Amino acid sequence: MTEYSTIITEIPADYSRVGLIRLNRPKALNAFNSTLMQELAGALNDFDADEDIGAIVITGSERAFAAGADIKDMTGASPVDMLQREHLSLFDKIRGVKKPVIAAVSGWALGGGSELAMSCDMIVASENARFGQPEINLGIIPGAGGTQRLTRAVGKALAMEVILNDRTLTAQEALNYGLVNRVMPIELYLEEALKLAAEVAARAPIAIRLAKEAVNQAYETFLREGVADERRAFYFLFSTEDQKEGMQAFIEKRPPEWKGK
Ligand code: DAK
Repeated sequence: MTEYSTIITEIPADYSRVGLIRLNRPKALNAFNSTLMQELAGALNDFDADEDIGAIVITGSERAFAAGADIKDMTGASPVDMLQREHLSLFDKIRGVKKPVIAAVSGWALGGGSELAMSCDMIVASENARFGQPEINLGIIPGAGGTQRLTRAVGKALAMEVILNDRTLTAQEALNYGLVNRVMPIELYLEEALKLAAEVAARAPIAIRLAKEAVNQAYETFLREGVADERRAFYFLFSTEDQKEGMQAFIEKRPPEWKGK
C-alpha cells in the first residue's frame, strides 16, 4: 500500500472489496492543502483502477471529517493562483470515480469538507456530524459545488440560510432533508459505512457503475436527457454476462456469481 503524508489508505480485512481512505491532518482538522488534495486524488485513482475493489469509503476523524480548504494557504492567493491549484482537479476527480464512493462523516464537515462529502455517492454520518458552508465568514462563497448540491438536497430556503448566514446542519437535520443516508452512534458510523460499501461492492460491477452514472444524471441533467441516458445504459446491460447470470440465478433460485463482464 502506498505511503502518504496526509491520508492513510487501507483495505480492511473484514469488509470484502472495500478501499478505505482516511484524511489525516489532525492538527488542522483535515483542512485540504495541495498535498492532501493530490494524495486523495491519487488514492481514489488507484482504488478505482483496482479490480479487487468494488467501493470506496472516505472518512476523517471523530472530531472532523474535514474543516474545508486550508485557509492559511489561500489568504494571499490571486484568482489565477486558485485556478491553477489542485483543488479543482480533485473535485473533478471525485465526480469521475466510477465506483461508488461513500463518505463516513463525523464532527465538522465545513466548506470544501462538506462539498467533498456531498460529492460522494452516499453519506453515513455520526450523531455529532455538523455540515456547513461558512465561506461567507471569509468573504467568499462555496467554490466546489456547494451552492448547487446543497440547494438540490435541502431546498432553496434552508440552503440560503446555510450559505448566506453560516447556519450549520446537525446530523439529524441532514438526515431529515435527505442529505445523508443514515445517522449512527459515533462508535458505529465507520463500521456502518464499511458494511454498506461491502454490500454494494458485492453486487454486479458493471450494473453498479451504470446505475451510479444514471442516478447522477438525474441530479445533473434535465429529466428528458437523464431518462434517455438511463435507457441507453439499460439496453447496454443486456450485452453483459452478469445480466444473463443475474437473471438465470433468479430463475434457478441460487445466488448469482458476478464476473464483471
Ligand atoms: N484551514 C486551516 N486551518 C484550520 C482550518 C482550515 N479550514 N480549520 C481549522 N483549522 C485549524 C485551526 O487554525 C487550528 O489550528 P492551530 O491554531 O491549533 O494551529 C486547528 O485547526 C483547530 O481548530 P480550532 O482551534 O479553531 O478548533 P475549534 O474546535 O475551536 O473549531 C472549527 C473548529 C472547525 C469550527 C473552526 O476551526 C473553524 O471554523 N474552521 C474554519 C472552517 C472554515 O471556514 N472552512 C471553510 C474554508 S474555505 C476551490 C473550491 C473550494 C474551496 C477552495 C477552492 N476551488 C475550486 C479552487 C473551499 C474553500 C473552503 O473550504
